[in-house]
Amino acid sequence: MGADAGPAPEDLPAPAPAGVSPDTVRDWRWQLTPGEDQVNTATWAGSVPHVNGIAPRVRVGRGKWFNLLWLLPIGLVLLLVAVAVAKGLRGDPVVQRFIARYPGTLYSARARAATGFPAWLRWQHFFNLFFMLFMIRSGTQILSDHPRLYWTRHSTPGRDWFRIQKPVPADPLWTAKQDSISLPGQVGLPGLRHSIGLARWWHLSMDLLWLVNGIVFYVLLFATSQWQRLVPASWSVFPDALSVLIQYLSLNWPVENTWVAYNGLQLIAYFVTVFVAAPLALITGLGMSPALSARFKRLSKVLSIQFARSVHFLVLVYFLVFIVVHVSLVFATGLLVNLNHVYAGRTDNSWDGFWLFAVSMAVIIVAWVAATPFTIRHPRLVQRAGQAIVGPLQHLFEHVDPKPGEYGEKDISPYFWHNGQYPDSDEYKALFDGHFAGWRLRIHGLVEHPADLSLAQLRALPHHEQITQHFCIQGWSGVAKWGGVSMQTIMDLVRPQPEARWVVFYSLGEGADKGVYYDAHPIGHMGHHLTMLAYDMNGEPLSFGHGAPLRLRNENELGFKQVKWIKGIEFVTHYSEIGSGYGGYNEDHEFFGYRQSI
Ligand SMILES: Nc1nc2c(c(=O)[nH]1)N[C@H]1C(S)=C(S)[C@@H](COP(=O)(O)O)O[C@H]1N2
Ligand SMILES: [Mo]
Repeated sequence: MGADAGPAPEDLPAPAPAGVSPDTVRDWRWQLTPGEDQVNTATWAGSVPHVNGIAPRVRVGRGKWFNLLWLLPIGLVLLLVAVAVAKGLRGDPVVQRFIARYPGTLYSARARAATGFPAWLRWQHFFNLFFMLFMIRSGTQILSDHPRLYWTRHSTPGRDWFRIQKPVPADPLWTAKQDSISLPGQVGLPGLRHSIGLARWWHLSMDLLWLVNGIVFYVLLFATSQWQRLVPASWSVFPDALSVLIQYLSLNWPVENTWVAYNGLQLIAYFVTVFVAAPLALITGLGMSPALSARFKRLSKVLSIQFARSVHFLVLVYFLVFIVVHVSLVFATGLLVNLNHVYAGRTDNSWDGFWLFAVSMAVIIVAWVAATPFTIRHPRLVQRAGQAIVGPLQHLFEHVDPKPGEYGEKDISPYFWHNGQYPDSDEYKALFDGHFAGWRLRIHGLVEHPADLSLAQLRALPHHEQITQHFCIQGWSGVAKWGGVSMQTIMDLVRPQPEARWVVFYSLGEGADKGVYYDAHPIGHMGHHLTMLAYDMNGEPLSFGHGAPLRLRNENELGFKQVKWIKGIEFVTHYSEIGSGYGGYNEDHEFFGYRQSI
């Protein structure tokens, strides 16, 4: 299955002579509508109405959901209880002896070697914060596009463990797009419902900058003696941390000198943040890539995209908690000295650090407030900048795997989400009612043998089957068995000319903003053994919702590139000739990227 060698080209049936004039291709192009270069919030994404999410809920047991807002009063009560307990403990002689033995900070010779905060560290601390704030905003926006989390790759409604959206309605044609929610513009980036294309450029670009900053940080950390501050020197870090915790909670601060060494609690928190949480954010981020999952199939079976998404989210929660506690303690335990440390590189009570901090906050606030309006006014700039920053990397990932694995029958998802804009034209309805007897797949453009193929002719071609995983850009995934014709067979039939570099798939359906849905793929992907035209899904003819009569599968790319309800294929030199020239309908209208291997 999948790896069938395929027939020799000369064994293939002769293609039906093209029964349409070359004007067909021009007609297709005329049916495309140009995308706008600004976001009109009123008509955005097919005028999707604003839809609020709900308070975050976690599933307990089969069908009970716990509203996480309850954690606020519960947490407050627990904190008050903890303070009372800690205060009581401080009077206990055993605890007093413990605190005397473990005051909280170990001034090892190692840590002393790295006294102070060098300028590079202070700059990196600022950049880290700056990049992370935008990662958090755009990441939350991405989550809002599929506001549910699961542990397995089957995104089965009701099996989500976390959601900020109501339960999935019973409507069998409910789409993931309908399921998405809006965010306030100053929380999300850019806040609008289904603005994932733009949010992803922010997220991926900031990720990359954050990663570069982090790599420089790691290098400098270990090239200097600074790492000795961050890596605990002794197991006493645990009793020290406990001691500090009791001292903080009893509201009677420990004596400490952060200029020279961190206390036990700080050490553990910083160590985990730098050496566990940050790498985990990167790894789980990559774990959501279709190209990488197809490549590392065995690993991605266990650490599925949904598992990666869930852990990625938990890392976000960790960072949020860290930021809140960290900032609170910076304020509560000697603001001026603390700010002098990490902003001015000095350890006294002057106001220097405070003013530098104030300036840095002003920069952050201006950038924060401007980001959404800027994105709405200049979405093409965000798209082009994002493409320039992360595009080359996405290109690399497309080539990670010449031979990705497949799944077995038992891996097929019980529920496969629908997505996109359903076709509703009279033309489509007539074809559907006629069981697609009148439908033709028209293959034109830079090919030696343009062809019109009926469904019967397609079914007569060598059958190809594969069980693969679908990754929607919004976040849901599912495994299905696809049956149809390998694109290689089609290529052998029509023989692309040497100038043909891109392959454009046109749909019978329109996109959300009117105009025909289409998408372009590099010709290099067409010969991939898992690139196919599917007319069957899970052993049945493709249903209306999933793209009847024919859809594309290119397993190295995200879902929106898998054009459904295909009517034609055009081989071209470059996609810039088509539509608005960004490589597809969502690229033109919603500022997606044309390569989405990640
Ligand atoms: N013609 C057309 N094809 C389309 C879409 C669309 O809106 N129109 N949506 C895409 C998106 S975003 C996804 S995730 C997949 C969904 O396929 P499914 O409904 O079979 O799950 O189809 C893709 N193909
Ligand atoms: Mo999608």
